Amino acid sequence: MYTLYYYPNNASLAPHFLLHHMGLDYELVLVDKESNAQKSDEYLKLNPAGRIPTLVDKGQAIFESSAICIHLCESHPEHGLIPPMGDPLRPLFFQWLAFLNNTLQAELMVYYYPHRHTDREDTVPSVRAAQQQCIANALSIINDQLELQPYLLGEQLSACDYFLFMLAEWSLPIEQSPLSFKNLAAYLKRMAENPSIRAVCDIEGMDISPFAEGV
Ligand SMILES: N[C@@H](CCC(=O)N[C@@H](CS)C(=O)NCC(=O)O)C(=O)O
Repeated sequence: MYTLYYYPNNASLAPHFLLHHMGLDYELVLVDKESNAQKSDEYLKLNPAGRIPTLVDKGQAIFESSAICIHLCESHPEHGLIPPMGDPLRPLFFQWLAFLNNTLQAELMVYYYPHRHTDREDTVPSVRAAQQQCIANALSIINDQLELQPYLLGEQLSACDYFLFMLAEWSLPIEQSPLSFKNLAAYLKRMAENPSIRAVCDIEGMDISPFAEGV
């Protein structure tokens, strides 16, 4: 039994997709961000970074969404969400997951938490405005990757696709939204039909209709 500490449509979403896709036995524990529960003494014992998500597996807490995704994929390789050792696609899996987590997600974090990146209130709008372009640049690279293939790694769905769907949802308010990129919009429309995405978004109370209407 896994325990996922989550908040709807937060960085817990990608691990949640994987738990569902793999049909694993898991329980959800809501970390009430509204009351800053991610900074409570109790939660900080599990995740000293005070961020969401945390996964507990056999009593061991793991934080960082990408690390959780890799751990789940490697613990259950029969689901094929990570290419096996020796497969030439395996380094590309790490490349894209790192790009998503360390570049696109990092840029989105600055967009959503601009106050952490300036000590002057009047510059907050400038920080956010600058992020628009950084996020669009990352989306453009992903759009190019999807020009000739259905998934980020090629023909086969991987955990990277679930991670990308999460970040695409967060990117919807950006001026150059993911739906303004042709290949990405078509891809997201298909991904929005994925049964695990539909089920998990339903559980988390998320509206994914913008993806269906996208193209
Ligand atoms: N790099 C971390 C980032 C996690 C993160 O920043 N999560 C956000 C929610 S999406 C959070 O916990 N925010 C509350 C806060 O920073 O206090 C990961 O990918 O797990």
